[in-house]
Amino acid sequence: MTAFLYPQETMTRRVKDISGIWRFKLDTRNEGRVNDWKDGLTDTTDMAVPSSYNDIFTEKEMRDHCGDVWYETEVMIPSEWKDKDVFVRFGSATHQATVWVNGVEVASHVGGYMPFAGLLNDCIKFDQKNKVVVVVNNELSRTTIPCGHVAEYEDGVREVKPWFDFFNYAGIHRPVKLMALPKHRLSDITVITDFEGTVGKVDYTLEANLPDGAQVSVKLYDAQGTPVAEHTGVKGQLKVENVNLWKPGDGYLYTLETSIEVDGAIVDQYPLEVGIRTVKVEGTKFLINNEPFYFKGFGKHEDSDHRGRGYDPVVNLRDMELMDWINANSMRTSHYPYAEEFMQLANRRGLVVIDETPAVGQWDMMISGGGIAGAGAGAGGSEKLKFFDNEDVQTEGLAAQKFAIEELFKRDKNHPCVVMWSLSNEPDTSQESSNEYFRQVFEYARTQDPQNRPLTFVNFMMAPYGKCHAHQHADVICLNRYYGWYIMGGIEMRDAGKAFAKELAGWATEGKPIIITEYGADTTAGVHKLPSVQWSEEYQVEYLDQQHFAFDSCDAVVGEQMWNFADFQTWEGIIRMDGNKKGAFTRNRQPKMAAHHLRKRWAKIPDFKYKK
Ligand code: GCB
Repeated sequence: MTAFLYPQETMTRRVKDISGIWRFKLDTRNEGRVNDWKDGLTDTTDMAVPSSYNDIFTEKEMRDHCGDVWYETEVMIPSEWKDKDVFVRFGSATHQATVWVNGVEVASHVGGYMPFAGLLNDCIKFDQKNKVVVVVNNELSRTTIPCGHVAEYEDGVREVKPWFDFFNYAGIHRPVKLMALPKHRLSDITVITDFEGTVGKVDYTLEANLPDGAQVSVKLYDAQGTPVAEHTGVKGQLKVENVNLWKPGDGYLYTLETSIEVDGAIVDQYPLEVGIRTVKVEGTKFLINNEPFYFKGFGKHEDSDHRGRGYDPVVNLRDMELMDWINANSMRTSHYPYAEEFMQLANRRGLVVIDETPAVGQWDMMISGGGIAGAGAGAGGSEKLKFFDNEDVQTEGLAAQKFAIEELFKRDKNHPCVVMWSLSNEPDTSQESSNEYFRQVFEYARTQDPQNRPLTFVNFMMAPYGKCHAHQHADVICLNRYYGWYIMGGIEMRDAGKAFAKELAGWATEGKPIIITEYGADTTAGVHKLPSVQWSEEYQVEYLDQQHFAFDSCDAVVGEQMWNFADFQTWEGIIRMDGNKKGAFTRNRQPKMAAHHLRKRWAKIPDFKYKK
């Protein structure tokens, strides 16, 4: 659990960020592991940490590399930390990594979007430079999460083919930190919140390795720093009079401070931000604090120029500002868990989040590289498509997906912004065998969230109403639909709204809330055309009107998240022009006409007013 508790400095804990420019080397001949590069690299170049390594250099070799890359840096570890447990912690490394310190392996992790840490006690040289070497691998397969494959060409060149529509950025994507923690310490906190009238309740459970005679106490402070409740012991309930609830657009946060004391001396201390709110699905309503919520916002990506998927607080803050400007109240972390620092911002700003695992590409359709457009052909039950019939998918793939769920829920369970978990984006649920697969996925996920939040997966348009074999497991129906773009584009778009409304009427009979988690049209910023044509800004606006007509016709629709917040990078191909252009904003975060259009619509739909 060491990795999941976010690193914070307190009187008992020290944190040192070691991000910066590190040494870097591509392993083009795949020799690093056998030739002990773990002991030190030669002939290196510079690399920014955190960042994707792909878009910084000018050579295709760097951008399109398949396989291992190596990083190295040196860190000074002070002897003042001798009595502590010293860890190195990575916010994420995509998709797999192994870490050595002074030649000794300290951590290995599979999964590109989760933190992991290694204990350094046995290999540290105090008050000297310690060599940190990391190998990161970007390869994907049918049984990894996300899915993809490696193509090999006659000349020996290898290429990772993602089965998803975003660039397979790789590298050390999030900050790297040294942590010096007390030997007796808190290792996990779980909170469950509720309220009755004006009284808030926070049930807490702590995990800690306690020394003899230890006293554990927790104190809850309000946003002004005034203590409002306290309790002792590793488990208990705190009651808050005149509670300030965490609400969409108003992320009121309390701080739960845990202290472990021995003979009056504090041995560990850790603060956790807590938002008091409830989440529930009732019939076709999605309730936050018992009120029916309407989701307005986007599916996003962690994606920006030069950085790729690398963490950047400037981009995150700009995105939050734009989200406020456009009157959005929510987003989905499509198609993988976002940086912890992003989730903290969402907590603070009251941005409602559908938190998605990295399970994307669970279909055969992208294998040929035909892309989404090519994907349609033969979908909906063709014998060629059998992703979930593969035995290794049902075993290894399922295990990888469960692991991704376990880790995400552990990392994000306490965030008030998270109101629902999305377990997969667009798996091929037109296949019968997806039923049993998702029965197991959902059954497992239901054991993993202490707050029992609603669970969903995102349905794709090749498993429309009547053809989906897995929606029965979900609490909320989430639909990605492209009426007027991938189908009924151009002149036919005039009827797209009606066709969409017809499908929605079918889904509405399921008696569950429906969220449209994707709808969008590629649009080149600056291209204007009267009358409109596909790719023009005018077309994107007209397309939105068709979609909104459909949503407004269906009472079970409780949310709309347009695809995408901003233009983003993808694989190259004939249906992508330097990336996916469905953004309301450009990749450098300036508005298209559609952004102004959405802003006006969303100003008129309050967070809690249910459409009549
Ligand atoms: C989808 C996918 C998303 C793609 C989008 C598109 O259904 O979920 O990853 O980027 O379509 O633009 O085609």
